[in-house]
Amino acid sequence: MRKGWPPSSRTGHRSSVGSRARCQHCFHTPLFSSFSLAFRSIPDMNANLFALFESRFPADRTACCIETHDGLYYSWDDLDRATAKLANLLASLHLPEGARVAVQVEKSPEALFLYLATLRAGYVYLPLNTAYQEAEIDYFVGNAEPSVVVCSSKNFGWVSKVAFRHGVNHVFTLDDDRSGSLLSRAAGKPDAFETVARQDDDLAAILYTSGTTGRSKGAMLTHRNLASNAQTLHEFWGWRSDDVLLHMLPIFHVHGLFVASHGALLAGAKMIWAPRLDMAQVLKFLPRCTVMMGVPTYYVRMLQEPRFDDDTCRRMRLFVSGSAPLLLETFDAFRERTGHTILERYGMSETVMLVSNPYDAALGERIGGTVGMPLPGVSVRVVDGEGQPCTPGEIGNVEVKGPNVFKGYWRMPEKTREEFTEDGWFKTGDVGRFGGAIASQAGERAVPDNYLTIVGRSKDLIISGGYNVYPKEIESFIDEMPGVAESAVIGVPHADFGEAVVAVVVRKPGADIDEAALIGTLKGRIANFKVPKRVHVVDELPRNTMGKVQKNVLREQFAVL
Ligand code: MLC
Ligand code: AMP
Repeated sequence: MRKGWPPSSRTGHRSSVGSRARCQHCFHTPLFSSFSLAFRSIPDMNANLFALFESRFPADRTACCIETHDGLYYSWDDLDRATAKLANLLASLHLPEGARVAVQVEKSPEALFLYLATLRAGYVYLPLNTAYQEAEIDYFVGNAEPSVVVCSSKNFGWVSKVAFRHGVNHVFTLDDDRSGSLLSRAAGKPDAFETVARQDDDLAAILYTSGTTGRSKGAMLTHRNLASNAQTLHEFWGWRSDDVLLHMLPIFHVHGLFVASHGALLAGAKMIWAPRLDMAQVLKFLPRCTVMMGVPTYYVRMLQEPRFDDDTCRRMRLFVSGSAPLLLETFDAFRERTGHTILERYGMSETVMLVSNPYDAALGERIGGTVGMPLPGVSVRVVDGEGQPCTPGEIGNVEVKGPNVFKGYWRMPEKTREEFTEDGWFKTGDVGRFGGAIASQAGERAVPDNYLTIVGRSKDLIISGGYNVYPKEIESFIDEMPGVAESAVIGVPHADFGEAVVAVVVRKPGADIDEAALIGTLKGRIANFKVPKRVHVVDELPRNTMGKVQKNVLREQFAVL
């Protein structure tokens, strides 16, 4: 078996949640008895999330922690030593307190170690989608002012220019074949490191989420946010040390970086690590796995593979879906094909996970079309336009509170204030209801009052293949193009991605707009998943009496791609 970097070795319950309860205005699931003990802040205990992971490493550190799709094995010792070397490298740079480490690299175990080393050294991790191009990276680096930027060698030319322009002193490269200046520099560093002490409220990561105004906002997540959520999910989803997670998600968003990786790390469980969703690898590795997580597109594609069946899933105990709505037809077809009921959950970059269908059947069934019940310790309420609580079955705005809710938007106090109510609830921008009924082919079924269903969004947001696209951002790029008078960007149903981005463009008098040329120009400027799949040219946009563009009319008119 080949060695990883810098490997020293090769290796070849159910939860105890109480009954549901309802407070006056919101639903919450009571804390686990064990969780509440573990979670209460213990004075003098290092609140650094890495310290929590360290405390859960398996006794046998030669056991396999990560097996890669191409046959590398990394033990827990390897993880410890690699993160120590990288943390020593970061420490040797004498970065200021709270320094940000911005990272745009392909997925690899080393990229995960860099995240963990950043935590370990007490700094703040800032992951960036690999699809982002120069204009996008320029904004993030300018806004976050990181002290360190790590990028792929192929992008070093332009990323380093952007970084140096913004005064970043340290730019390293890291590639997915264990090469790059980051690892060369870290290789000579000691392989032991005492995890830096952090407080609960210290920042661990900043995750940029696009904004309805077109400007991305950095959601500041603390060690407490991440640790509390990881511990809650550990209990709620019944993680076990003998679990094997098939990890195929990207590691620059909440789903792949936190929900999936933290789950395995906290359980001391092994991960089988693949760079992306690939059906050949699902067929090869899933039979050895017990847990898998994906956005709905993953399940749609698995069902399209005729060789994927119950035998492929023979060791599986849990399939989790999230980041976008899972269609009831996918939920039903998956159960029919495999005998497994996908567990759908709901979360956000600002809050990590909020609501989940139960793992433990004693708590209830997993109901397709719903996202389940608030996680223990998380409070969720649905309110009307005046902020008054909705009754079960009534649709309203979803608001949340809990130890998982972020600290605010990076250097945007105004925006932060706007997104919280006066009594401290975070406004998710999602629209939903507790209880009510779900319509399926088999007819209507009643939903228990503590189950949440997301029915839409009050924010103008498209979720395509699990990635968020804010129309405003795309419109501002299109509006700058020659010949364009104005534009409206909408999401339309898409069999693979759930929603697809479509642009409706009004041309200036006498101008000619070519769909392919417009798409081609956008491809050179913004992340590929944000680029409209179609561009429709119209004479004018439909508006209501207030002059607001009626996107619902456009969504109907251009529903078919
Ligand atoms: C790729 N493409 C997409 C796309 N991904 N288009 C729209 N939406 C997407 N999500 C386009 C590319 O631009 C390219 O177009 C073509 O599809 C093929 O690209 P690819 O890279 O080969 O695609 P593929 O590998 O098939 O990726 C699709 C995918 C991927 C669904 C597997 O997008 C993915 O892994 N999504 C997961 C996103 C995720 O992790 N979300 C979690 C966010 S956290 P062209 O024209 O260039 O050929 C969050 C909070 C929470 O939301 O609750 O979890
Ligand atoms: P992000 O900003 O990338 O973290 O995306 C968060 C958004 O994804 C939420 O506000 C929801 O709109 C959406 N989302 C996440 N999980 C689900 C789900 N299971 N069903 C519907 N929408 C979801």
